[in-house]
Amino acid sequence: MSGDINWFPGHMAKSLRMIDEHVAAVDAVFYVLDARAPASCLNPQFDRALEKKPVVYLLNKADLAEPAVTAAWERALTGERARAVSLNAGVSKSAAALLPLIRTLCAAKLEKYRSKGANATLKAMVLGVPNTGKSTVVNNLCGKYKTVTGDRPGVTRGKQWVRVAPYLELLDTPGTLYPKFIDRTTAWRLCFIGSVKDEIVDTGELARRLIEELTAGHAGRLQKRYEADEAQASAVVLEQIAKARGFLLKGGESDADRAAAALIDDFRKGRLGRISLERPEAAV
Ligand SMILES: Nc1nc2c(ncn2[C@@H]2O[C@H](COP(=O)(O)OP(=O)(O)OP(=O)(O)O)[C@@H](O)[C@H]2O)c(=O)[nH]1
Ligand SMILES: [Mg+2]
Repeated sequence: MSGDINWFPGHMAKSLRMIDEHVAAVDAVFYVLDARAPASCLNPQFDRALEKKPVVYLLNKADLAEPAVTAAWERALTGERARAVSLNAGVSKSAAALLPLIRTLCAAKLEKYRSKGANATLKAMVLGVPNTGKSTVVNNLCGKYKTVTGDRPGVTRGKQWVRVAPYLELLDTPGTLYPKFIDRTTAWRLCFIGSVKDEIVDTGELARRLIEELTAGHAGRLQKRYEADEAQASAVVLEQIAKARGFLLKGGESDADRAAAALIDDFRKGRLGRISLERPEAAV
């Protein structure tokens, strides 16, 4: 990824300002992380705002990650004011367990509100990098399609309050990336999981980086699906993927671009098996 990519467009700066304005006033935060790369989804931008806030980390898309690694993340992210749960928000009612959790975490606040009046309502903000499933979580909790969702980043463009329980209102927010420079590994992983617009990234380079990451950390996956020789350079593996899938150009050459897009899609949809790109030890 070249350094001059504008991956932090103006609307994201606006969204960050909106989040900053609201975060102090909410009782808790649901921080939605992609279970395949939780560390990369933790935006340092929010660290200070969340210091004193009850936080529930949602390791979402857990159906695509390795269960033992996700369980390790649950333990690593749990703290005095923080809880962490794995989730597949795509499954109806799977988020129901979050309600007792937030009640326990905010019990004192809820009691304080109750003592003041009948309509005691907790307010929580749903945060996260783009495409982690924030709006899907909100819909899952209220059991209705109140928010728009989609399999690309940047679907939610403004804030939206949704009452998901008689005592709980959630603020769905647009996904935001980091305004400042981050290391390349993090940036690529955010691209792999679909948090960065594909239009601003070179698909071939993205695929080659993914091949490098998978052959180093998840040996056998590319061999299994495409019969690729993982000892080869990533560009060669990409050609092998093209041949395995029958992606050939008119002259008989392999169509590496098509293979790149197919590989990325296979990874994102879990067709290479469950893959956790990050383990908690690496996060600290
Ligand atoms: N496999 C899987 N897919 C999920 C899960 N949760 C959400 N998705 C899918 O992920 C995509 C993104 O979901 P959204 O809810 O729109 O994500 P978002 O975080 O609100 O995205 P932005 O508003 O763009 O920041 C959609 O295609 C969802 O169907 C999950 O637990 N597992
Ligand atoms: Mg959304």
